Amino acid sequence: MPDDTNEAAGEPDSVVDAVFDAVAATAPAIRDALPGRRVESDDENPSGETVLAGDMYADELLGEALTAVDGVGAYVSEERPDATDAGEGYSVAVDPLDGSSNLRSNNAMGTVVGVYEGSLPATGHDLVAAGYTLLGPITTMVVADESGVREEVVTRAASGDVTRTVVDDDLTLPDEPTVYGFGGRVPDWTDAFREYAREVEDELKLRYGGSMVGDVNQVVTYGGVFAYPALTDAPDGKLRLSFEANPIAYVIERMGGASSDGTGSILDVDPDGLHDRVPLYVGNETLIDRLETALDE
Ligand code: AHM
Ligand code: MG
Repeated sequence: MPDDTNEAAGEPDSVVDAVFDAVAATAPAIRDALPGRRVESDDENPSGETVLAGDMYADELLGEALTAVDGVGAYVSEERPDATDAGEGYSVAVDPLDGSSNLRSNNAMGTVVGVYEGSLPATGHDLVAAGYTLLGPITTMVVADESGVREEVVTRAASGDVTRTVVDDDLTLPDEPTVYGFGGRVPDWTDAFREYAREVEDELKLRYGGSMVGDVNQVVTYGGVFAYPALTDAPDGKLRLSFEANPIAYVIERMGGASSDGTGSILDVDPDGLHDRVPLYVGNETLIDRLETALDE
């Protein structure tokens, strides 16, 4: 634990705040860079996926900004095979540009952030805070820590100064679920998940845009369920535990919702490697309970 945190005194953690300051400060610069970076790079990420120039640029900017924060000991990115050492302190895991395939079609995307105590890989119980930015029509940032979940609007003045304005200081999941979004191709879903999905389709409205941050933010706003499920040819699904699933599970659980890998909370999953994948189901508790029952039958 870095010395300059105030967590022991029950005060907001100053390192966590500095981390989200850095993430917020980077968001307008990432947005600026997108128009010229819709093309594929020649690289693959450690998960074997083709990387867009936008992914690489976002990773560079976030890497620079976060390793410069006092109290951050490691920068760990979906786009880098190993952690980048930054001294003593928290490990900050990021998916620099989640939903980057939405860049060509000009739809929502953002950055996912998990602040872990100690080194990675670790379980989600080592998270001290997590959140995401959403580059939609406006730039927002959702930040969760021990004290709760907040939504902020991120703006940049002509001077270049970036401001975080809290617009909701106590985000909780709406009691009445309204929307659902499920990833992967229907023919690749398991029979048990397909059956669950048919029930959910009768009850809720489909909202799926192909970026986890955008689709999860629909659930955060309206209540419901988001999943990137286990697929018949990919039993661990697509999303990565350290960079995507854990931070999102942490946010949803802090809002009073639930997360699952199909059998229990995402935060309980013990990874072998930094880039492990996991099926992700998050949303209102009743819907996640029903999902676990459906997958167990
Ligand atoms: P990315 O981080 O490379 O963009 O991949 C993750 C994205 C998620 O945002 C989204 O939920 C999922 O992949 C969509 O996958 P697909 O394109 O297979 O539907
Ligand atoms: Mg992603």
